[in-house]
Amino acid sequence: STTTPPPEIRDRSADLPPCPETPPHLVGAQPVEFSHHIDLNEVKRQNPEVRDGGRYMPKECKALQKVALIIPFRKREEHLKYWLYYLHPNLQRQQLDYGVYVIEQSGETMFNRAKLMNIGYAEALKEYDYDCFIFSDVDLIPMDDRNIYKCYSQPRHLSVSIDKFGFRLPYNQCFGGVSSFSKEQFQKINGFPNNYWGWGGEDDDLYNRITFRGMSLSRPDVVIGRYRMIVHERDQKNDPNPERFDRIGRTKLTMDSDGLNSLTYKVIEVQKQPLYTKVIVDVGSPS
Ligand code: UDH
Repeated sequence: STTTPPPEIRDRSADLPPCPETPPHLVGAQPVEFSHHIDLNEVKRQNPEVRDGGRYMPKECKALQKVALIIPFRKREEHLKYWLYYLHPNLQRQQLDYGVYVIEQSGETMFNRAKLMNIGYAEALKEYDYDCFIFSDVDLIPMDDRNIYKCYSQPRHLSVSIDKFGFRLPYNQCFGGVSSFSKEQFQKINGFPNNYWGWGGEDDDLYNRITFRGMSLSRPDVVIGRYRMIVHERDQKNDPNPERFDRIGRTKLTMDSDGLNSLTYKVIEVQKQPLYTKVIVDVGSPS
């Protein structure tokens, strides 16, 4: 089966004690800056236990969760380097059994962040029986490793305190940036909507889905939940979506038919890079 790990990994983790609830080697707040050049060969050398495709599992204990990290992507190579440089050490200290999936939208059609998230969920599950999914923009770097990239009893909004917004939530229902869902939670809301093309609204739709399914948000506090965002201009083909206000108003009517159960796409290529798995996809175009 494609969801069982290869034998050498299975054997290694089988008899280990479970990892502790609080990982013992966390460092807490740490400096994050984006001025130095990142060489991915160097990052690979600094993280020798990360295997091809960006896979890792602790060798001292059995991880409590199997976490797939999903990053929506197009033409942000520099940002991705910083993400890998900062996140791999964090995730290892957090003692997670994890894999990093960069989902790249091919072509020049309008960007569709939400659909890329759904595709990442589906593609990651083809490889391993992940039970937790972290959806992260490529330009958000946590400043504190106590902000653990795992799943909680409710869907979680992790990027609550971003420098760009003065380390505050821009609005109370805000759910953009970095979030986590258990497999069960994500299935309960039918995943992300597939029909938000261009910038904005899809995160609010997701918030609606959570509340309509009787769940609530969990969040870290504003100190542990600090992030730096890599400053950038608006990308090509990701203009604000003029339909977004209409669509957010109709989540209740659309969520059962638009999401994981209506997802269609074509995989163009899966690349096993040393620090991540890149899945290049054709997401189609607005219908
Ligand atoms: N993304 C890409 N490529 C694109 C567009 C988006 O990789 O061309 C991904 C990336 O992971 C990014 C995420 O989608 O972090 C969210 O897109 P975004 O960064 O455009 O959204 P954000 O709200 O920025 O961060 C809005 C534009 C800010 C313009 C500021 C001008 N001063």
